[in-house]
Amino acid sequence: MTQRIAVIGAGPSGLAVLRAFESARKAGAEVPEMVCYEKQSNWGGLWNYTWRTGLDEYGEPVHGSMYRYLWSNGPKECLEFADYSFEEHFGRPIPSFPPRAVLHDYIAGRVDKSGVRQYCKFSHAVRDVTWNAETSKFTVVVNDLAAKSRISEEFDYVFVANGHFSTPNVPTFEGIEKFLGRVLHAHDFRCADEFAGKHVLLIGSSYSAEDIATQCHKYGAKRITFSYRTRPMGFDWPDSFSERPLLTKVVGKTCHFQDGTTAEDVDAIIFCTGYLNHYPFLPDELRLETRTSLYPPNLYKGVFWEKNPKLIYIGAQDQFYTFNMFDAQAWYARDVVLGRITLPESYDAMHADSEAWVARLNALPDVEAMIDFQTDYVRELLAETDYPRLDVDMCADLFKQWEHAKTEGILTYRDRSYPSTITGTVAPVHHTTWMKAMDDSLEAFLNQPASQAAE
Ligand code: FAD
Ligand code: NA7
Repeated sequence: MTQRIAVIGAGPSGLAVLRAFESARKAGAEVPEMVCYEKQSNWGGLWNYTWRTGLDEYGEPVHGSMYRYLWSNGPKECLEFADYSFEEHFGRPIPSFPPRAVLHDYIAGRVDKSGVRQYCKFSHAVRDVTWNAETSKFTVVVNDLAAKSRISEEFDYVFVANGHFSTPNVPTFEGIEKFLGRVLHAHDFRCADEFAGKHVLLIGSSYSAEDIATQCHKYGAKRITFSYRTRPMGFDWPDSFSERPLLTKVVGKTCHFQDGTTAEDVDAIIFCTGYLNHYPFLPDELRLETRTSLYPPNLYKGVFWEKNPKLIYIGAQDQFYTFNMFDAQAWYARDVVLGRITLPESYDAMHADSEAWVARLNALPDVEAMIDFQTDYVRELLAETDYPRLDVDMCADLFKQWEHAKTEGILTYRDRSYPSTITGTVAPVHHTTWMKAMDDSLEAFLNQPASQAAE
């Protein structure tokens, strides 16, 4: 009987799975029947922008955490698909740091071309997954949101690809309930224009804090204060920025910090305190419990749930690599499902392997070592599949150049250009520097005057 796989989520991770199986099918392999359940009405995951916050039109938690004017925060050359270059999609080279709409177009272009939309059921929210040891099948319960009906289907494998930058991690602070301004988490941040002329306090010292703050600055915020828990980001910030240790209390519009200093007249507090890996549709025995990590525990090869490797997590880790890492995971998992790669027989063997990765992670000294760590992980997956050649050493080098460029200029790093690891072409310089590029539409970005196009 034909095997069946369920994919939960049609973001970059879920789409990587569909693409992986489809490429095997087109090469003549017999592949399982696929069903991808996606609770949004379109594919693209986080790259599918929504203005909504809170609940969506069906009363479901809004998945989107992306905001207007979001530009890639890493070079596109580091996320490029090895089987579908940017040049192939756009018909010419484009600059290294595209805005969100351009990346959405790129992601959608590949899967449109490979014809996998037929496997997607949009506006379908997965509610429950259970494993039946007697039949060796999963039962997946899904709500068809538009039809207002509940369906239940059986599958041999379940791919969990619901993303983990959607459910906010929100601590609290003394006095914040009486703060005389706006309080929100980065998940609900949509438009920097709202903060023009304002003093914004951002709690957190990672990607969201850095990007939302620089964006608020770009669109006219008066002052930026960061509050860090562990260490400051330490970039060469504009004069209107300052970094303080952890917030201790809020009194009126004044924020107090651990070092005894205060920030006065704060208009808004934005929690940039990260996200939770959240799998409400999974029972205890199948559910990954982890903080955001480059190697979540109990996942063999970073994907197989060791206690039941027919449950496969794609994209569950913290990410330097994104789209092409999801591909590497999807190709590897596909080959296990197709019987081309054999998993170790025992739980102990799988667990020992993942524990060694976790131990290595825990000893990493700095960001460069973290980049090398994820590079080695992706390299290991790629070595055993027929995914087209991806030069991960070149990716690692680009990631490191990008980290240095951020240190040299946090407002200018997006003006740099990098070579494609797939085609070798060096990206053209964008027609407008990031600080001056106020229009983030695909049309404005691609409207590159011929005189500035790549040689
Ligand atoms: P997601 O993109 O989150 O997709 C998961 C999908 O699962 C969604 O479509 C969701 O609707 C669906 N889903 C969830 N629950 C259910 C359910 N119960 N039933 C059915 N469907 C469900 N990466 C980069 O490479 N470059 C960047 O510049 C970059 N910027 C980022 C900026 C922000 C603000 C955030 C939050 C992330 C950013 N990322 C960036 C990282 C991002 O995680 C990845 O690029 C990518 O979107 C992850 O893909 P995914 O498919 O794993 O998850
Ligand atoms: P991250 O990278 O997980 O960072 C979360 C930040 O929040 C980090 O600086 C944490 O500090 C801080 N944090 C977490 N909990 C607290 C509490 N309780 N108090 C104070 N500070 C806290 O999430 P991001 O949102 O920045 O990035 C996630 C993705 O979104 C990423 O892919 C981006 O591209 C966009 P710590 O350093 O751990 O002390």
